[in-house]
Amino acid sequence: MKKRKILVTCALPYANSELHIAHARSTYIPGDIYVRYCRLKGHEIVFVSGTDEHGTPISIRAEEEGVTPIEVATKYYEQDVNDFKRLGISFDNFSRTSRKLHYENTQDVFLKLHEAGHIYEKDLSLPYCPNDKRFLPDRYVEGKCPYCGFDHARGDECDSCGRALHEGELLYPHCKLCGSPTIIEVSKHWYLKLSNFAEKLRTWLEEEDVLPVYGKEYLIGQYLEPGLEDICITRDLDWGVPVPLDDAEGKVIYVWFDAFLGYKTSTIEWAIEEAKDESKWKEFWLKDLAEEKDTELIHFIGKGIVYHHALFWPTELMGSGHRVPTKIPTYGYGNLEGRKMSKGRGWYVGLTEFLDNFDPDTLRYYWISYSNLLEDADFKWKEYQTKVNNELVSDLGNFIHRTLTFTNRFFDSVVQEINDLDEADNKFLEHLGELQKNIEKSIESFELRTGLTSIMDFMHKCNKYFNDKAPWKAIKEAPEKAKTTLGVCAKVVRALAIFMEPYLPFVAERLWKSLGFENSVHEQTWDAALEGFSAGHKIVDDPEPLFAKIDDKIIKAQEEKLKATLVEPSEPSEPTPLITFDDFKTLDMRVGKVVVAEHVEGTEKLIRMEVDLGAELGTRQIVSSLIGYYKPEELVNKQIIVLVNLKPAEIRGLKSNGMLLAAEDPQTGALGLLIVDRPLRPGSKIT
Ligand code: B3M
Ligand code: ZN
Repeated sequence: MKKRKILVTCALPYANSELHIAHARSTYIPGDIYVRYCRLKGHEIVFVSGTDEHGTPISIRAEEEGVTPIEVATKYYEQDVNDFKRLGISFDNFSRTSRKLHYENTQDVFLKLHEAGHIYEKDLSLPYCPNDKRFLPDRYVEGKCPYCGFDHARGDECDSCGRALHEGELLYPHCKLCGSPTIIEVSKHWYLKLSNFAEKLRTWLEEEDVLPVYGKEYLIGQYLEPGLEDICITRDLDWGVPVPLDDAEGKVIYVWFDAFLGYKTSTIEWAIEEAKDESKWKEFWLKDLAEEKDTELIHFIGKGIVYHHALFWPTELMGSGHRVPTKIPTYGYGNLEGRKMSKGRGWYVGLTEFLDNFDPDTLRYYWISYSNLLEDADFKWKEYQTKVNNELVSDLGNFIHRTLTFTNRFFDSVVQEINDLDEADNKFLEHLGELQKNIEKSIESFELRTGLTSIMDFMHKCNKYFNDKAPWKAIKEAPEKAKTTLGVCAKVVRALAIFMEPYLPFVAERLWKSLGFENSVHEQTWDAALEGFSAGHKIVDDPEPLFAKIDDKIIKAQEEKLKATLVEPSEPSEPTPLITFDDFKTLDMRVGKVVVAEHVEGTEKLIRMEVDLGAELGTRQIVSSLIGYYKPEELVNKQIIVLVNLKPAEIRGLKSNGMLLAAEDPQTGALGLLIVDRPLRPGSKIT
């Protein structure tokens, strides 16, 4: 088998807050499972990540707490390193983007792109605080939301109603730091020409199979079809990597531009400190060398940052002589008891806190077994308890426990030789071979769940085999048969320890030790997992239990704690006043049929629609923030409800004549359009 050389990365966590349990689900546990499997397969693996320490959230937090940004970042860097270790995420190196090496690396790539003509200057009109004498990035500007009236909306988004706000939309904008009203000043910035690479990126996405299908379609439909836009890669801030140009004082490089390069910095650091070969990183990053050495680059990410990794980042790479990623496994997020995790709202389980109280492998098991990783998942305490007690303790633990204790008791802990296999023994071992193939297929295709569920399905076969063979009876009636059964079981348990290692590394190691091995399960070879034991091998006399049951009390306490800390959004404090039918009649609502729908270029969320409202009203243009909820093509031909006597508004220079009706789920933020449940003529009145 060919040995592969693979650099695997996990997205860099922001160092502005601690990790919560759902962070582990979309990125770190999957990346680690993949890497552990590859190591067992004997591939050459380098597994890196690091903290993402720049950007406005960190500098705002520092300003609010009266400390420096580096102090904020250091605190979370240390906590993350510790959490990852305790969760078994086996990075070969975990770096920080605030290190000198990273600044050099980032500036070097910036200059290469600049020299190659992929970066250009542009003057922007930006909010400025005349009191603090500084330009204010979006998050530094606050004001009233024009949609919901919330007083602390940010320049780019309202935290209360969740809308993205466009330039100039925020009412009474003022400086978040000192409260002064902001003014608009011109500032010079630099743009990365993604458009130079649009064709190349499209061919790469279409031909190289780097993304799951939905990710590829999303990028092509949302970004490449409408024309790939260039992106501003500098900011007026003093926290970040300085722009390495003469006329760029007071400007730093945009945090995303430098965050990606954290992958490279972390590899260089690994080469120097771990591999003790200063140039070893080059074969993973430099285009020509990567081709020559046939190395791979795999980025594990959450689904929200696919644009960044599959369009923005490859542009940086292509334009500066670097190789591009070979795979970008992209996974869904995790919720908590049906709601989005939020520290501010007290609906939250921190990773540190979880690991202080529970077994790390139980979290790995929960998230991977819960659902297909492409989908979002939900952490529910009750379900967690069921999974641990029924699946891990009973289904997985029982067979292993019976095999070990039976060997202890009846054979003085000596693993029995396998002689005279009957049909049932052979079948059972055949299933073990199939299991190995299934796990391989699952992990190699990044569909990690099926590998784990096939282990659990196999456990049912194990328990059945043990019951059918009834060695506790056979030991008296046909001892040779009981020996073979237990020999077969021991061989299966040994293989299971290796099969489990990528998914449940701590349990696998405990089991390996119980099997009487002095070395570590992490150093075994996948392909030799079915080898069995050498003659006369002894397991330990008192095997450690693999998992402990979780008590109802503990789960209840966790549920109650959540309920107690939850802060319900304080909003509609006043009940909506009652209206009369005449009031209702003032609203002229009609059925309309969407005939054209398209993304408004240069905006994040806007869709422009042409809606047929029948003979009386004709076709009208309506502009609405729907991207993220609907794709333009999904809207065409839909029969929606339109409030037609709303005063026309101008949104981003486009006239919007009428408002379409939609409902928003307050818990999940999901948005659904109101539609009629049978075809009606456009223009039909809502009565
Ligand atoms: N720091 C975290 C996120 O958006 C962000 C990832 C950077 S990866 C280069 O999930
Ligand atoms: Zn100010």
